[in-house]
Amino acid sequence: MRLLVAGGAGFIGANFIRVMLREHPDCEIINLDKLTYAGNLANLKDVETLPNYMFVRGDIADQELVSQTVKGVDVIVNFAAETHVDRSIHSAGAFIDTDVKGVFILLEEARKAGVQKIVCVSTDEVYGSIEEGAFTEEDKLNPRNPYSASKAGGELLAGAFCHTYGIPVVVTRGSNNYGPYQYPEKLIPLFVTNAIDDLPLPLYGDGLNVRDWLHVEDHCRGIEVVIAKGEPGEIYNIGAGNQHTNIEITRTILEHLGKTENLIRYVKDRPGHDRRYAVDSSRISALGWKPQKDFMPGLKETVDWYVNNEWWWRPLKSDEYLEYYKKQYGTL
Ligand code: NAD
Ligand code: TDX
Repeated sequence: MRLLVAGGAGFIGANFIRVMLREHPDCEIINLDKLTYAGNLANLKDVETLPNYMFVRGDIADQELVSQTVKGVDVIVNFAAETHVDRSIHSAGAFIDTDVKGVFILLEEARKAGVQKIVCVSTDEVYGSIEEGAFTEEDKLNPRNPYSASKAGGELLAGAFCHTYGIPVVVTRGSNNYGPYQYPEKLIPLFVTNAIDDLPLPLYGDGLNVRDWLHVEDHCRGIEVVIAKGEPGEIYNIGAGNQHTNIEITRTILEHLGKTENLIRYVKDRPGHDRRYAVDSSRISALGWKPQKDFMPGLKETVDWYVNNEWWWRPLKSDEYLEYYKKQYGTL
């Protein structure tokens, strides 16, 4: 199988490439990534010299490049996206360029090239917030921030291309991922790396927002199952049913690192902050997928990974960023 992984230098994409090369040593992988601030070839250091792995630097919205790159490809998995909600609230333009227009270009070129399957990696955030219970794939979309709206735009285009042109697109809606190589702007790696350095942990609002946590390798295995068995035109939620408040996550991190709760700073809430996410994963379970990582041991193992891999995250926390950070949240 010749696989084009778009956005493979990011958190989930890099973990996915590693899982695929391990489980399918005969597959050929092309990683097409623009290397934005979130793309990092250090995420793939251990596989970069393998003969069946190739890196192409470029933008999924660059039609000419995508048209060249998809030639001879059997399957496309698209991870390429702008992904941080806070950045989208500050400035949404890049989200529309990549998460909507970029997805359109990929679909268009995949259609021309006759690619056999296109997996469009989306997110549970497209449903918006749910007070209780869990969203199924039949629930209506209600994205409530520029990030989730741009992801919804991309996946609606994917569904429309499947319906109109009959191209074999499958959409996945994963819940919040955690694990190694996550850019330290997202809750877990930010709080772990801050706590290591005794910097404040800015908890938004009352700290009681709930996310449905999924280990990144379980997400990757879900996508692997969807490549093999996912029905074209279908949507699959991928979540492990680990719903926890942000304060619970924060306390677990601090306790595991042997730090005190004095590091917690309750700060102004994120505008439009979704209260709770939860997805029902029965449909992908029926294909034979089930999560393998238990959450609390998985979280502690993840904290240990950041403790043991400062070489990876320290260069991402620049002096300029730390200065800005201290101005914003103070020091202890
Ligand atoms: P990330 O921000 O860590 O990585 C995104 C990658 O995409 C980076 O390598 C970046 O360089 C690349 N990229 C961005 N714009 C590009 C463009 N125009 N062309 C080519 N490459 C580009 O993101 P992530 O957390 O790994 O998320 C991957 C995908 O999974 C995204 O589509 C995201 O919406 C989705 N998702 C993420 C989560 C999560 O919890 N992180 C949960 C569900 C779904
Ligand atoms: O400093 C922080 N303080 C804080 O309280 C940050 C960065 C986050 N939070 C809260 C906001 C959320 O309730 O923690 C929760 C998780 O926040 P993020 O890590 O920013 O993730 P979220 O907004 O839930 O979105 C994530 O999950 C779905 C990913 O970033 C998306 O790419 C994915 O689609």
